This record gives sequence, C-alpha cells and structure tokens, in this order.
Amino acid sequence: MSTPAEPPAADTFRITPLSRATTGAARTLSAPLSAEITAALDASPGGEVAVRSVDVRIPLLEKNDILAERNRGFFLGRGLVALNLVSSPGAGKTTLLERTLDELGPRLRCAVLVGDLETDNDGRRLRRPHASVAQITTGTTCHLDASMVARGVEALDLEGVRLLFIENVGNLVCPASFDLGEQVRVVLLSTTEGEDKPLKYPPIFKSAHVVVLTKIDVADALGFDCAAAVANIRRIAPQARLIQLSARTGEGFDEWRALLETLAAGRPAGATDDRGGA
Ligand SMILES: Nc1nc2c(ncn2[C@@H]2O[C@H](COP(=O)(O)OP(=O)(O)OP(=O)(O)O)[C@@H](O)[C@H]2O)c(=O)[nH]1
Ligand SMILES: [Mg+2]
Repeated sequence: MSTPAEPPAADTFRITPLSRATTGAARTLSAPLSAEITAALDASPGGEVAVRSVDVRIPLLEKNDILAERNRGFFLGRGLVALNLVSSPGAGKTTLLERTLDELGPRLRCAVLVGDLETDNDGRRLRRPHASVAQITTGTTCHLDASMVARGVEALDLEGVRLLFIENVGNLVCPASFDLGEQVRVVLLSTTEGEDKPLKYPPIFKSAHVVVLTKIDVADALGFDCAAAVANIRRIAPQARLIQLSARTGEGFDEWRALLETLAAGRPAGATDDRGGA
C-alpha cells in the first residue's frame, strides 16, 4: 500500500508577489527586532533597520577578468582558438561536440574542457583517440570561471590543437558574467526550450558571437515557431552569427563545420568583437 506523500515543509519554497518590487539598493525590515538582533545589526532602535548591501561581485569579477585575459594570451600564444559553449541544461552542447569531434576528426586537432556540477558523463562521451578531453566538476558552482579553465587546461595535451572547446555548466544566467578568456562565445538555444528564451535571458545572448539554434529536427513535432525564435535572436543578439542545425541528423551542420574550419585557419568569419556586453 502506498503511503501518502509528505506535505512540503513550509520553508522549502518562497512566493514572491509580482506586483511588488523585489530589487533595490536598500531594503528595510519592518518587523520588530529584539535588542540583541538590533545590536548585532548595528541598527538604530525603534524596530526598523536599514540593510546595507555590499556588492561582492565587483572584486570577484575583476579578479576573474584578469585571469581571463591571462588565459586569452595563453591561447593566442599557442595559436589556438577557444570557444565557450553556453546553454540551458540539456540544450545539446555535448551532442554538438560529439558530432563536431567525429566530423573534424584527426584532420583538425581539437581539445575539450567540459564543466558540470557532478559526474564525468560528458567527458566520457567526448573521449576520442584524436582529442584531449578533461572534465571539470564544479560542486555547487553554476558556471565555469577563468581559474577553473586555467587549471583544466593543464590537464590537456594541447600539442597541435587548433580548437579548444569549453562546454560550460548548463545555465543561461551565471556564465554570462564570467569571461573564460575565450575568443568565441557560442550560445545554444534548442527547440525544446521555447522561442522566448532570448527575450527572457538577454545578457547571455547579447554576449554571444555565435548563436546555434539546435534540435531543428524536432521543431515541427514540438510546434516550435522557428521564425519567431530567429526574430527574437536577431532582436536581442544582432551582432551574433546565427546557425540553425540538428546535431542528431546533421542538417545545417556544414555551416557550423565551415565556421570552425575558418576559425582554425585563423580567418575569423562571422565572429566579431562588437558584442553588446553581458
Ligand atoms: N532531436 C534532437 N535531440 C538532440 C539534439 N541534440 C541533443 N539532443 C538530445 O538532447 C539531450 C541532451 O543533450 P546533451 O548534448 O546531453 O545536452 P547538454 O547541453 O550537453 O546537457 P548538459 O551538459 O546537461 O547541460 C540528449 O538526449 C540528446 O540526445 C538534436 O539536435 N536533436
Ligand atoms: Mg553536456
């Protein structure tokens, strides 16, 4: 006999009323405060305290940017092009890379750094005789940063490598803020996610050199409106080269492969540096 499900604990979820502002430079707590809490917060008596927000992101990002520049110099010095692949979880980054490694083959040497919170599943999927692959597990961190990439690169054999693919942790938000030192940022949008994602998550799309609209083989079955998705991408990321493909059937793959071959040959095509910024 099945037991009834436990009701969720009251503190496992939070409801944020949409009609009230949820951000701002300073908030006030209006609940009555005990004397101890008031003292601990260094607050004025009277039951109301101004909460000071200290933005720790700026020094953190400055440090990351310095390391990212160091990575970029390292990549340039080795004559390789680093591509940072970003998308929601499951959009198809690893599948795209599997096909890419198979099609480029030993002809064009590639290396891959792949980031996930846990498991080396993707690293194992990408293992090929002709490609050096290393998996970064980030624990609880929802994005790769420049220091992780610098350490990950030490585990790779970069001899003769022209293209370094960095598969970021599946996340459309945090990776936008962390430059890894890549020369090319590739943002994937899959047909299973809906046409509106560029509108809802603009920073990552604004920072893209290339947007890959993937899983187009299932667009019709899903009722996915490709024209609307393309219009949204063009609106948010007019600077980006747009490629539509299916990593499963290979449709549209020629354009992706040609772009990579051009990048590897040192003739940037479609990848410009006038990004809107994250
Ligand atoms: N139909 C179809 N399925 C795809 C395509 N690309 C990937 N998939 C499927 O989508 C699922 C997720 O693909 P992954 O390549 O693992 O996605 P990912 O972005 O690497 O996922 P995370 O690393 O977990 O963020 C798998 O079941 C793939 O087979 C495609 O072009 N067409
Ligand atoms: Mg993956």
